[in-house]
Amino acid sequence: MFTDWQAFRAAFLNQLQSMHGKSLEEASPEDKYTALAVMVREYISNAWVQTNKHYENKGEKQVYYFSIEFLIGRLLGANLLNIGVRSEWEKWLAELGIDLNQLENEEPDAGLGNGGLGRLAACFLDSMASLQLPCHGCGIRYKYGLFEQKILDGYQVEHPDNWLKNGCMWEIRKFDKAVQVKFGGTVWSEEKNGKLVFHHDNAQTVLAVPYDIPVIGYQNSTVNTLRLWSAETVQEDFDLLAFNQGNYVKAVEYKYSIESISEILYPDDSHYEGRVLRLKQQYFLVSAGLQSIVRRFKKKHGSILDFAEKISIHINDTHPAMAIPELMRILMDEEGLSWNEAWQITKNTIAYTNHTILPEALEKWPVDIMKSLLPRIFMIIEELNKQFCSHLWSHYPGDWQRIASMAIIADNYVHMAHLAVVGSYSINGVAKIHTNILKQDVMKNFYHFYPYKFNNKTNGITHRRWLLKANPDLARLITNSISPSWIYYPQYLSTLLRYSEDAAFLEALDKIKETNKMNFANWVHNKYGITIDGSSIFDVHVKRIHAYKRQLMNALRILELYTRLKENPNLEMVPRTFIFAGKAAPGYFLAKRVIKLITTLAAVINNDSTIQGKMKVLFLENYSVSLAEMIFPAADVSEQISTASKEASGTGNMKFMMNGAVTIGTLDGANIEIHEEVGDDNIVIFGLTAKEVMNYYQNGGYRPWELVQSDTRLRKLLDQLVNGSLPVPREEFRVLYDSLVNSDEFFVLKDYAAYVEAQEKIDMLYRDNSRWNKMCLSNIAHSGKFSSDRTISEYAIGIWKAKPVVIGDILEPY
Ligand code: 8GP
Repeated sequence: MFTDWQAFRAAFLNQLQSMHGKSLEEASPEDKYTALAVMVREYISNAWVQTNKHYENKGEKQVYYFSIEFLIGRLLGANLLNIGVRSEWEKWLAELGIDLNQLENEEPDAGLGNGGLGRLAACFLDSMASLQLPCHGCGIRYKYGLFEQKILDGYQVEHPDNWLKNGCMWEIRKFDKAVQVKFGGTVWSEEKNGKLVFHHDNAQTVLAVPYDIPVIGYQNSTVNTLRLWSAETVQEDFDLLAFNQGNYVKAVEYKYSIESISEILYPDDSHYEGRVLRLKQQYFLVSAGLQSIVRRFKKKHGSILDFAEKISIHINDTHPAMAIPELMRILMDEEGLSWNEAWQITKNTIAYTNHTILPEALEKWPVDIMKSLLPRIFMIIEELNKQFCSHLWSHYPGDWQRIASMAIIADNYVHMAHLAVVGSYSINGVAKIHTNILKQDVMKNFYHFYPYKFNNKTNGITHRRWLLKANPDLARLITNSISPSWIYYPQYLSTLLRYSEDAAFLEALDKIKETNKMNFANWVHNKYGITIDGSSIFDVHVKRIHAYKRQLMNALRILELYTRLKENPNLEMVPRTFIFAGKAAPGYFLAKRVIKLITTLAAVINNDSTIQGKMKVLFLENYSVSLAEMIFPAADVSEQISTASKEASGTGNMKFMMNGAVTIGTLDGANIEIHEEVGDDNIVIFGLTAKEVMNYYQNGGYRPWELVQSDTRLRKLLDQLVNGSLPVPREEFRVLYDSLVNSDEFFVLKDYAAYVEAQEKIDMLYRDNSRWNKMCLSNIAHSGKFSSDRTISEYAIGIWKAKPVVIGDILEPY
């Protein structure tokens, strides 16, 4: 767009002036950020309109990815990168005395997700647009994203994340595209011309208003849409109530009760919560999303009977599973199709991804709640259940136990995963082992009944954000060595292997890591006043805090190492900096105590001068996408130590690998595939296998207290949690102690010895600098498989049957 700096400068100054009425000298960093964001928006606006037009006119199959979470993070930097102007604009801004990185930090970090599931959805959007696929996101515009975490006196404290307080620069409110969503009331039917017609009386009507965010493909003119829905009152309702009853306060309460639907993101990623508001959110999302899709479809296509040919709806876990009965409702009650016609279309339109096998995370809603909140939807689910069970009966006559285990409604609950499986044409897990566990264990009966529906799609991450943007020096080295092809074809990273024996290349790699570590150390110093040794091993454990992810195992080993170091200050070890970050669900007491344990260790260890700085422990506040972008490039060691079978895939493991960190991990989730790619020599694997873990579970677990009795070292270590040797009240960590000794549900003690041994191996490996660098190189070179471009191509070909659509070379402004 801008041929030179002069033109850029004029446009930027003009933007500052028209938006803020300020000159460059007067403008605040936030003013400059918003001005720049508007320039980006204008730059892509034409391409956005053209992309939509193209999709409408050409009639290609459209895919809609429904997700209750999209953890998109900041967009300015990623957008500039994908447009292809980032380095040029960065240079031009610098000439105006502006640091682009600093402007990027002005943007609120859109935390509309909890962790893996939400970030995956965001990576997928980037790949869909970059692969020129006509795929769009559909989610909720939460007013408050995931809480902001502060650490006070070593404890997690939650603060609201009011990310919209100064507005969002990327969204466009489309009031004319609003739809109505109905809750409660009563449903009755009457026969008209031989057809049942349903009426919904006394419902509470909510206005769903869409806000569209552009999703820009990597240098290709495709601009897809992420549509986020916001709940508002239907204007007339609000006014009427206030006017007729003269009760202003009541009317305001009513307004608030409606708006509360899109007020806040539920802050738990591993536990389902049976709150009515959550159910409302889920239905709000699917009803609004589907109504707008059907409306758009009808505008352009002839027959609704072709719907499944032209549309795929993907449901990200079971949260949007009510898309199944809602599509049935729309097709029957609004479009006049018969049950059978509607069912054919629905089950050929919807595809489902499962993201967890944790039983406490599998959603089931009490029948009475669903019945009163969503009467028509419940009727449809009931009918679906009846038909499905009778279908099962004809296949498995007399096998009541099997049928009860598969029913959609059982024990007065609606089982959302069952609904999702029955109502979709494809069900996938997110890593090979996870899909196998679904097939052989958790969904065994369903797999037996519908073997053709099940498939695997191993997760991926966008290499554009997580390498090209987050680690520019490494990206430059790669591009200079093997050409920029890897940006388009990430599997091409494997050609880096030709540098395995190239001392100069390995040295360059080493230097980049060193610089990233130094930058990170400086940031830590500025923010926390803690000095960390840039030449120590940066050993990083960042993710949600959860018992199955076993931050506790890492903390125990830190305590043991520290104790050994105290006993023997000359202990031979490479100095280590242990870095933790992650949020605990606000109601998850045990996880919060683990945070307190880590911060307590940090306080003790970081202030102990007798250990000569050989260890440091950091717990970084408020883990977020932006913080993650800083951490991954600086990591040496990636902690992926979940109890085998519990981590469906993991995606942090992929981000570390792509940035040249070496994994210490269990054979769980995608670690297994990372191991397959890099081989035994470039990863450190330890611990029980999934099979072993599951065998224990089936046979009632193991007896940790016996292990503790027989293992002096373990006993001594655990005693330190409760014997007053840590500077906290003696009972502070009793719950952690008890959970380990009494049940050890996640095999922390069982895997402990193997973990310590694996950590010692890391220590040995790191001492051989050239060997270590080769391991880093191998990890980077084999990370291409874990690009979400690969994952999304597999979804497009294998599930959606969607084809790329070339928009043409129109990425131009104005
Ligand atoms: C997560 C898995 O735990 C993680 O292994 C995986 O990488 C990620 O999904 C993306 O596939 N699962 C969830 O976040 C999850 O299941 N959340 C729902 C229970 C709320």
